[in-house]
Amino acid sequence: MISTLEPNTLIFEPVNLSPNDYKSDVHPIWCPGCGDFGVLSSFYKAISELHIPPEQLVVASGIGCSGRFPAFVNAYGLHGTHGRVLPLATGIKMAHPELVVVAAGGDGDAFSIGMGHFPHAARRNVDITYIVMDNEIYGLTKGQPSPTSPYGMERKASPYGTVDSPIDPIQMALAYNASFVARGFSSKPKEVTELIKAAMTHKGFSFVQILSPCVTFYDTYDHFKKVTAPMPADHDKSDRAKAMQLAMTEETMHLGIFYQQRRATLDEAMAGIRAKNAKPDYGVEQIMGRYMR
Ligand SMILES: Cc1ncc(C[n+]2csc(CCOP(=O)(O)OP(=O)(O)O)c2C)c(N)n1
Ligand code: SF4
Repeated sequence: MISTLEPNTLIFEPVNLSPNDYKSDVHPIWCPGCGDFGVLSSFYKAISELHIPPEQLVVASGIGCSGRFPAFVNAYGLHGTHGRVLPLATGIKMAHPELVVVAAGGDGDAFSIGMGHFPHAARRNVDITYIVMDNEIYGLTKGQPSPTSPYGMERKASPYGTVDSPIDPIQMALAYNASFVARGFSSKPKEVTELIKAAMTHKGFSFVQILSPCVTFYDTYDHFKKVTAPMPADHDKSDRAKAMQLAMTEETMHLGIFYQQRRATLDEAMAGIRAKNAKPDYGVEQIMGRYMR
């Protein structure tokens, strides 16, 4: 049986594997209580419920505690360099459009060193799912402020408090016209599972910010419990201006899908160009042949 995930055009032979079957032999060494455990469990559940064959799935990451993600998944994995997960994932998807490609990492990886890649992946609508585990701090390197850290945050690396205002990843993704924008909280595993499923079945660049507290360097569980709220039931996901308005609500961090739009993806656009300009005489062999003569 061939499975087509609507409105995605992913096609594969579905498999019936339990969430546990997607666990690799590598055990997470995250600190007990780290939010990333919740994200990983939801991820196993999501890919199990989507019936994705492990050999059809690639999980790529940059560097960070969250960057260890691919090692724990029974699928193809790539632990790349710090901040470079989006170019890596883009390359994988363009070389193999038939694969399901997921990029994962932290807020430092995404919005400090990797920030330059985000707008371009979003505007090109690369058909990948990007999961950012946002703990508002650098976990792996022991607690330096990140671009999502609150203003004035005092840590060893910022003893007088940070002097930079935080960026808002959701507002940013909406501004760059990412075609799927959502936010989850690791303490709400059922909701996170549904968000990951929706993101992976969306055809286009799917950005999911998952609030994922770092219990060791910045425990934000209570704070996130206080400030998060479900998306209003009547929110129209196709309304980007309304989504931006919700993202800008200062006192509340809404959880759920802010925005979703189906438009041509990078691989679809490239396939269109190739089809339009196909010249039988200009295959790789013909071009190479010219130089081999
Ligand atoms: C080029 C480069 N610069 C700096 C580092 C050091 N470094 C590794 S992970 C990291 C930040 C991790 O923070 P984040 O991406 O938020 O992930 P987390 O550990 O919190 O999950 C930094 C600065 C590196 N590995 N490579
Ligand atoms: S340092 Fe923080 S982010 Fe890293 S594993 Fe521990 S709790 Fe998680």
